[in-house]
Amino acid sequence: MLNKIKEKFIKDIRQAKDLKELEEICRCCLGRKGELTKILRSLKDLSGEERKEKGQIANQIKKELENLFQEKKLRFTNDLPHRQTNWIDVTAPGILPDQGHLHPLTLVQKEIEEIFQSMGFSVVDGPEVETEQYNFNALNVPKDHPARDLWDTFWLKDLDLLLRTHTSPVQARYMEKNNPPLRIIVPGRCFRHEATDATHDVQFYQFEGLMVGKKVSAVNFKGIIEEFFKQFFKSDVKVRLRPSYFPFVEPGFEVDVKRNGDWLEIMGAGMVHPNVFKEVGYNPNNWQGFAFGAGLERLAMIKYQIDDIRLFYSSDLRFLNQF
Ligand code: FA5
Repeated sequence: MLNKIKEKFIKDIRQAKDLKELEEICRCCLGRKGELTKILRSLKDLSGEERKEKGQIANQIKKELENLFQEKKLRFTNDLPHRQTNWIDVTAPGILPDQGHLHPLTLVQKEIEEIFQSMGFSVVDGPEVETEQYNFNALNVPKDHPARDLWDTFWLKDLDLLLRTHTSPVQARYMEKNNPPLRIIVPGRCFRHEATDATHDVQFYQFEGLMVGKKVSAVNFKGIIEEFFKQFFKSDVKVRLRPSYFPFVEPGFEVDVKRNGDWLEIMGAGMVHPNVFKEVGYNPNNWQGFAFGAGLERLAMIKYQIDDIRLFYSSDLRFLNQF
């Protein structure tokens, strides 16, 4: 009788398919009204010798079954879910980790760099925290010059330093250390103490261009900038130069591009002023060149039809994931 019970439950335990089934088997065997429990309880009615003999066997079986229950239970609770059924679906698709991507402004910056590099320009960097000397004085904007009002400046208190208002200071920094002829572009972050709106932010990116040589003229500028827009917008574009004023160029112009029938102002530019050449140690009688400064966000906004500059800095994934 005891052996029959033992074999029956060993078989049941082996065949149990999940924890629930196993617990039910355990209850039928060792629960309060379980088959083995009933036998153990009935031992008290037996005579001394018989009770001793059967008691030993029953307790031995009880231990064995308890161990088997425990072992099987551990397999259900410790194992990974796919092991419970003892198979792994090797053909199941894996779980793809989320992948990041470049920010739209970085994409645009890279594209601009590639286009200018293909025309022989080098990419140059400069500091975001600038001195008054490079941001203004070296660019023909001395102290108290009214043109300083064109750039609302963040001054760093008591340090005689400022956050650069444009990338133009890198023109002077680069020319001081390098001899002409030269062609560079300078992408970088600028800061202005301005109220923000859909097209203005307190921080934004510009890219500066500078080309100096013996005979570099405004015609060269127009040719190069037209080629740049053609490659950047991937279509023929009309470019217009309008007279404008920046103290570090003479003549100065504003560059407009025709998009969907409208002229849009994209950058300031001009022929490098002789005073800037003098300041960096070039002889203005021997060298001439053009410079320009364009807003990177503004170009990105036109290219991707974005109507608010602040979206670039909003960290809004609904916006960023479109790129
Ligand atoms: C300048 O900063 C001159 N340094 C450009 C220059 C360089 C002229 C070399 C001549 C020779 P301006 O302040 O216009 O110019 O700024 C140039 C471009 O920067 C603007 O056309 C605009 O696209 C962008 N920009 C200016 N202010 C902001 C702003 N607050 N937010 C976003 N973009 C801006």
